[in-house]
Amino acid sequence: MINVGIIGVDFIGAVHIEALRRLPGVNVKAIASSNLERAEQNAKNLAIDEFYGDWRQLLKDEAIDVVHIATPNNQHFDQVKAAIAAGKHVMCEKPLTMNSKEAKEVFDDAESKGIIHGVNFNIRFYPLMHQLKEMISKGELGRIHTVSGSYQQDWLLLETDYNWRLESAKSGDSRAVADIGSHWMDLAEFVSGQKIDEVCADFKTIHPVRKKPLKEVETYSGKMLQPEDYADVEIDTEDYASVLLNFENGAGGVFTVSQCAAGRKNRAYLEIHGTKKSIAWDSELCNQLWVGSRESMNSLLLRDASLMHSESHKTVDYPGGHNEGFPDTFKQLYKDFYKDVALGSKSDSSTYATFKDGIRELQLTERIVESNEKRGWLKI
Ligand code: SOE
Repeated sequence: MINVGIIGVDFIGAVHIEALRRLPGVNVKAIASSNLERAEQNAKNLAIDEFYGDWRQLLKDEAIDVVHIATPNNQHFDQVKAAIAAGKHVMCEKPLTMNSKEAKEVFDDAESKGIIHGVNFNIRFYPLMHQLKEMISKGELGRIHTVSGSYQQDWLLLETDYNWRLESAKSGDSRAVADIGSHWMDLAEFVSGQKIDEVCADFKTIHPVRKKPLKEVETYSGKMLQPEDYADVEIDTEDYASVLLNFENGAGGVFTVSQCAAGRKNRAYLEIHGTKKSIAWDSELCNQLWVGSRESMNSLLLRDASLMHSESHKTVDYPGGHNEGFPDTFKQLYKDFYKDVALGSKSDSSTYATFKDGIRELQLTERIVESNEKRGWLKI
């Protein structure tokens, strides 16, 4: 049995736990929250016996083999470093750390200790994204010349919407790009097999001042609040960004991110054009892939292993028509990761993002922030 400890069990930490509980041979042994009272309440809700109000205590449990980190971004560096020092394998939420320098440091630590490391880029694990990667690598789309899309949400639409992610001291110099643009860029590079080489960004802060509720609000739960007591807070990170891209193979592209797009709940959208075919995919309709052709009818590929390339089958657990969605991506990601944990080393067939990909996303985000400030193109 592989024992796991989870640090941070709000919205996303609970998703980690639910997915881990669907894997054979994995046991969620303990959780840590920001204080003991909260930890006890979370442990009760999640039916976990062992809980800590201080994550350092959790790391002292020698029976714990793997640690998942799902805390606010500014806590990742210390927690990842300490977990590695304690000899634990680590799965960390994105962004891996607050900047690429810190990310490089934890990558070096992890490599020198021989631990298995992962960053929670779950969107790769929608089965049709593994299928798309194979379609592109087998040349079915032809030469890729355009990669575009968006990642849009509406949970920060109102000036009364508030969350720790709005505070740059906790979340970093970028918000929309770091939080959801990072997913989009990881996906675009993963499926296309091409690296982004140049960026030109334009940011907007739609609410330069927001109203902070005087009590704490969990990610997404702000919609349930009544506007009672608020304090004005100046916002120094972007609600919206558009980024022009050039890829190393000469392909062009663009993506838009927004956390203020009314009606777009959590929609990643990717469109890729090649010299033979195009594809389009929408994460809110994640079980279908649109395939565009010039000389024949356009078609929809439905997620069904019998219609998909064999390399993508590992991400499919249910037959066609039995939809697999957001929580399933976490299960598939951890299935891949825990295979390596059990093996004790990273296998060539693994497709989860590692700390190396975590460094990459931070480097991209840093250049995008700089490009917006300098108002021009920058090389990565
Ligand atoms: C909040 O914007 C968030 O929870 C992201 O942090 C996640 O990575 C994404 O899956 C959904 O939205």
